Amino acid sequence: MTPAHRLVLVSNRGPYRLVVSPHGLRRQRTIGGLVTSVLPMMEQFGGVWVAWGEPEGRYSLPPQKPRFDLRYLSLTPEEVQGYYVGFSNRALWPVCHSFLGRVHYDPADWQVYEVVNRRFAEAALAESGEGDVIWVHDYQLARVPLHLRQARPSARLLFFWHIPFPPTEIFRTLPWRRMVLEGLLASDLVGFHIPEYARNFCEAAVELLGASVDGENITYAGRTTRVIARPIGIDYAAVDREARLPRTTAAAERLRAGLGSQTLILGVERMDYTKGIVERLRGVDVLLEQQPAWRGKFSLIQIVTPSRLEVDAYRDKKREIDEAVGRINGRFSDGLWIPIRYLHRSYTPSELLAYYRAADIALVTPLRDGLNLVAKEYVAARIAEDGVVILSEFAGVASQLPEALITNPYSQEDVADALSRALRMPRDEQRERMQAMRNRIKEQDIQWWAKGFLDGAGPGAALS
Ligand code: GDG
Repeated sequence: MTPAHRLVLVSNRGPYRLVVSPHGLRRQRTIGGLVTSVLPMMEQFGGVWVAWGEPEGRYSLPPQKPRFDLRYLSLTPEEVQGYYVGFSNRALWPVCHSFLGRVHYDPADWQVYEVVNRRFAEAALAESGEGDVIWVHDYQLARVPLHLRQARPSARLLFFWHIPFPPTEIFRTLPWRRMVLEGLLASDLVGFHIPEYARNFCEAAVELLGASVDGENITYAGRTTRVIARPIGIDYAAVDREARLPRTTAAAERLRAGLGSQTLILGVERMDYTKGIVERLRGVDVLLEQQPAWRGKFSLIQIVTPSRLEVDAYRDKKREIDEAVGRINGRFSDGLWIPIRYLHRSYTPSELLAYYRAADIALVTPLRDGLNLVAKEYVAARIAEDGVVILSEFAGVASQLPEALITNPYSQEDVADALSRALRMPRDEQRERMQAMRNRIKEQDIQWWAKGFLDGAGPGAALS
């Protein structure tokens, strides 16, 4: 990217929670897939990142050696309720993950979503000039490209959709389906993780808007938009490097020390009904019930990071998980051994890395997931090239990691079976699978991903 053409990134959440104190600005990393991937990219390329955050203002970060500017936009409690809790998380999130039983379609929420999307577009316009590349991210901001296009017809607009795009028969239940599609189609380029989502999007545009599709191009209302599939990457080199640090090794050894010879199985997710946490616990229940020889032989450490506490469905899910853990531990513990250790809190990135280093098996079984970065991070952290990944066939990343043990998270028997295969997998087979996975995640990292978009964003946008 030439200095004359900056990158202006627009997303719902920013990378940090900022706390202004008498000693200056303190930063606390926000947790979630988008920030994990996009922050290293912004640190490398620079530019401006526009996001919802407090206090409103512009910050150069990191303060000692600025690499990019953060422009925070503050929202009123009514805006948060209608735009974020309401339309984003009770309408778009469940419909896109095909959870029709959880959708709540409220016209008042849609109105607020539209107002807030307009505010994001205005902020992005104020932060950018002609020729800059404006890259909008995710389902909370589907209408932003349209507002930008109306205000600046020549704008260079990219969009990346981080979650699944559902089949048309599901998406069409959304009363504002046409408006969402029109919002996205104002972009020059729209990206999804995998071809299935890109296909669903094109089909919806044809069926619901009468758009026409020719290869990667969709034409609608006189404009042509390119639609591509490219799974987001992680900063592989950084994870691999940090995983090798002596302090990470020491922390991983401390975690293992209390487990003796038990196999350590690890689950890490944000609290979310799409992540299949209760369903996976039932798989453990079935394994211990049907194959008692495994009792006492492993421990599942399940980390669940608090998330979206404003939304009722998330609070209810927490209660369900608490009950399932209590029931299984109550049934199988023998006083000394506990099958499930449930940690409902958040960790620093280096603490998380120690868990990845310590775990023999990663259990990643969402019911639906746009991609899933935990699986990639686990693979990148396995510097000794051992370990097994159990992966849901409904996570986008399954197509990138066919060497994982692919399982159907809706079947407790399938999950139990994958666990028993993982527990028995010989080292040679682990290594063979892990090497293949590590090579792919290394090659298709965050820079590979960003390049695929920015190279397609027109002259002047190519990376140096
Ligand atoms: C969305 C899509 C898509 C978790 N607990 C802690 C922590 N994490 C980090 C993980 C990982 C990230 O959060 C979660 O990323 P995922 O990809 O697994 O899931 P979503 O947040 O739902 O992300 C998803 C992604 O966007 C990217 O496009 O893959 O499908 O739903 O990086 O490590 N990080 C820290 N402490 C924790 O306790 N520091």
